[in-house]
Amino acid sequence: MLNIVETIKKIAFEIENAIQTEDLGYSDSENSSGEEQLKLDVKSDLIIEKAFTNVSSVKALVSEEKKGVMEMNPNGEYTLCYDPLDGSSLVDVNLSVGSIFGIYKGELKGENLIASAYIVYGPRVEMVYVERDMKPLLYGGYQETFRELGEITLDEKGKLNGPGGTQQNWSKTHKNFIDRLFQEGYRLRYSGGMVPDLHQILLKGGGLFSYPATTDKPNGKLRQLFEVIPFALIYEQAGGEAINDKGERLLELVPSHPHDTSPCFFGSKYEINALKEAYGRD
Ligand code: P6P
Repeated sequence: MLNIVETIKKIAFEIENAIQTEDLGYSDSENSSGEEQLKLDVKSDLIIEKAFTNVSSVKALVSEEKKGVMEMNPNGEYTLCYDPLDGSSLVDVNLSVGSIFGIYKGELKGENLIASAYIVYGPRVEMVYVERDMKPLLYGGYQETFRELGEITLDEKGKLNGPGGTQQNWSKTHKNFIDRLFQEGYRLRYSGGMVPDLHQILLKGGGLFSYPATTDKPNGKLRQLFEVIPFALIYEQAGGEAINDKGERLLELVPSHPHDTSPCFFGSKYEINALKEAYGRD
């Protein structure tokens, strides 16, 4: 596992360099979800694939940018599911973006996630890493190395509200719930980048990030294996909760396809309990 974490740290600075130096234009290809790929998406994906080729503990890779499972080392124990550059369309307006990694052992489902990590490419490169029996650890990037900055803990109740998805396509229940939080004085914090948006709520003590089922995306937009489940472990280990629109833990999801999505809610206990009540799932 140590090798995997060290490789993620190396990847972080290679992708940061790519963000600073590579062409921000679109490639002439699409990812497996039919989304146009930026040249940076392709480059970041290649950086990660190359970096893990020689890590003997990695059995396979599943990338948001590729269709299937990429076999690596037959004797490896772990499968890495990752989004190489989440929110990449924000790079050309100079907003923060990130890479997300889920480390699985066995069948690709929530209960087999054993660790997760994400990198934030912002004013500074930062990394968060978690395993099942620990608090998430925050690392700050300085001159191509990371320094551990401490554990992350969510307050029981926060102040920030990150409501995803197109509002006109929200259900009435969801709209009423989001409006209620704002009436309670929550502050809007939403950039359209899952990594910086969830990172901010984690580091500012809590609140709620939501990407619900919508009329245009009835199964939500965010991918289970390499976005939703990895962040669910981080939020639960930080003392918060992470559920879907049925009130089920996201760490209990069992995707039937590597690119399956799920409605998802991440937050402090107060906000998640209030959401369960609003959705009739308490
Ligand atoms: P919307 C970026 O495209 C992304 O996949 C996540 O990073 C982000 O949370 C979400 O989509 C934003 O989606 O529909 O709110 O713009």
